[in-house]
Amino acid sequence: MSGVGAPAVEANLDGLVGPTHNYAGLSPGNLASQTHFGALSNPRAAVLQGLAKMKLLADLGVPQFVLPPHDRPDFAFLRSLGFGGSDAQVNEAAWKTAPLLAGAAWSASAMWAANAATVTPSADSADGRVHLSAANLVANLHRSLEHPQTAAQLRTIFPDESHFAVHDALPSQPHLGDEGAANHVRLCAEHGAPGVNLFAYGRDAYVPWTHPFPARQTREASEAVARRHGAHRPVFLRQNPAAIAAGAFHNDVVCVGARTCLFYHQTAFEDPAAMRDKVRRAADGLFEPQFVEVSEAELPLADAIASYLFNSMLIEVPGEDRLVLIAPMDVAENPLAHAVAERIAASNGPIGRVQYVDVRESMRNGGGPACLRLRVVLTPAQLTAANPGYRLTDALHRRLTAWAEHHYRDRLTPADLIDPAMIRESREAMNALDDLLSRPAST
Ligand code: SUG
Repeated sequence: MSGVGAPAVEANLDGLVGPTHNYAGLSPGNLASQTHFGALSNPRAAVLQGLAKMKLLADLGVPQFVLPPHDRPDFAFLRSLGFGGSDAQVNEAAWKTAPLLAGAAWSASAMWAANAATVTPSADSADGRVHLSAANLVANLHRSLEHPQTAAQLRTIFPDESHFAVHDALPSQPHLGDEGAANHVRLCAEHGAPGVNLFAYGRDAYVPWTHPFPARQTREASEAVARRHGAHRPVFLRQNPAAIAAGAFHNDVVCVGARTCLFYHQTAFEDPAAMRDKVRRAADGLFEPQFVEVSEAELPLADAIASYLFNSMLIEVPGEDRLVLIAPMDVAENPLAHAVAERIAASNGPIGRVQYVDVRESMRNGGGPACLRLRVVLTPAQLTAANPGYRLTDALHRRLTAWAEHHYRDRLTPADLIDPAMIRESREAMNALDDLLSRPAST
């Protein structure tokens, strides 16, 4: 266990993009997923883009871990739906009779690690351990398959129960829909100091939701996660239904925060003035929150969502006195979003500079730089206790790059997934990855 206020760092766990990355149109309310349905994906480019982002962060001095892809297709899921015979027969029958179910079984959606879990650092938890709750992701069938493997992986990466408590997902029921850290922001004076935990939710479980796009997170789920973690200073905030209706299916599409800074679009929260007031009150005596709000007049919500400006990573870089915004390339290509990014970096505010990364393959499914990572604040002792085999070193980066170049296709459509060769390729890639991760990364 760690003492409150011990020096701590914010590590990132990034989802390694799986070999079956494709555009299956599985997420209603996620405009990019819907727009790119059936498009040609490039799994090899996708995984290399993700690895390049991880390497960038590691090179900036931020501890970086890798969260492996899940086994796909999920044959246990398909067999439970009554498809039988050999694996090839199961797969073919599923594609022929129920392509949306087949698409769910093949999805590489575990890459979006921000949805893997919600994390409460030891400085904020009741028992002084790091708490991680796998997210049930019940709002989407393909994503609801993830949490058992996710919880198992988190236990492998954070094995020591004197430091870490990994919780299974909340019961998989719509009343308790939980999307993980994509709807959670922690503000603090410094990572190891006590923080304020913002939990954003879309709807109340017992109030009928009549809007066309789903509100994935319930207030009841957010409260349950905060309760089971013993999270100090929780602040529950409702997402603006208008933002969800415009395509902000997670709060992290319109808001990101780090240290004392909350960077968000004017329309992100139902009541922004009440939000600021609640956060100030929760932070009272700890730190002065800095609100960087972008107005609808300066950046219309549609541009915020198309560019994913707020789905940037906001990080503290060792040796730099202001925060760095790691933004998707798409921001640089959207004149309005780009102007906001430049203005903010040029101001005297908490964000000192912007750096762009190319994660286009993920972006086409609605996953920006922030979606691809799960933040875990760790004290030095906790960092030492984390499984070193999953830490991205130069050697592991090199080996994963060679592995991806060998095993991944550079062209894939959902229609290709009926091919039994894909079953074999996916399995071979995963077996080779298991081998690679079980050997020391220094070799
Ligand atoms: O849950 N897309 C993911 C994107 C998740 C983004 N994560 C965060 N905002 N933190 C989702 O909607 C699309 C899959 C497809 O259509 O093939 C998808 O699952």
